[in-house]
Amino acid sequence: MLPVLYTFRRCPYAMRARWAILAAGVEVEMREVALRDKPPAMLAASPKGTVPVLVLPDGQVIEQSLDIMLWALAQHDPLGWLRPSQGSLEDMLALIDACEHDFKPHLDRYKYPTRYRLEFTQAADSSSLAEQERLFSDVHFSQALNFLEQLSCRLKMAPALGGENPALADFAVVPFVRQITRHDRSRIEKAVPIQLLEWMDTLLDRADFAAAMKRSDQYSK
Ligand SMILES: N[C@@H](CCC(=O)N[C@@H](CS)C(=O)NCC(=O)O)C(=O)O
Repeated sequence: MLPVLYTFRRCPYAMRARWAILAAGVEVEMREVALRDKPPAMLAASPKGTVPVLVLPDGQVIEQSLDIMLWALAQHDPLGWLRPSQGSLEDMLALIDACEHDFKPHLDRYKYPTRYRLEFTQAADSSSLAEQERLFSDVHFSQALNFLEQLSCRLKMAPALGGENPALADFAVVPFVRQITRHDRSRIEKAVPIQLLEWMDTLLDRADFAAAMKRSDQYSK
């Protein structure tokens, strides 16, 4: 029996988990789920209901994408994702933490301001509500740029966050940079140094990323 990974193709957390599993060459059964209709077997294993979730043959459940990456790479790390040539593993973990806590909340508010209406005062007429949403989104776009600046500073010193070669932080963070860029690439192009976009494009051009993004049928049991 193989470990089972519940995943959602477009989720950046699930992307990085699938990428690490492929890089490690660990075999798992991938089950693509619909977030609106999560399979009962997944919810029974992990009631919190987020993807990715990895269920091991002994029943152990790994519920965080970073832990799934570390689980896979602990078994086999042929590309040295856990051995950055620049900085330490702790450095990379701190960067990944900043991505999740200092960047992702701003990314979500920039992309989906309507989901956060309770965070800004609602005006009576609909046109001013639209204006407030736009301002709210813009503020969060600017705040999201702080993290991208942090990445850009590192990328001026070396071609990857891990140094000469990409390592854990590169693969864990780039799905989120992809997400903000895909929302409005021309806006990002004007706001960040070219090194950041080149770094992202190089990682996303890799054959192992294409493999991690392969479409599969939906699982619903
Ligand atoms: N901290 C979690 C976050 C995972 C997460 O938030 N995944 C989103 C999809 S990108 C999700 O499953 N959301 C639940 C939903 O939309 O119902 C991890 O690293 O795995």
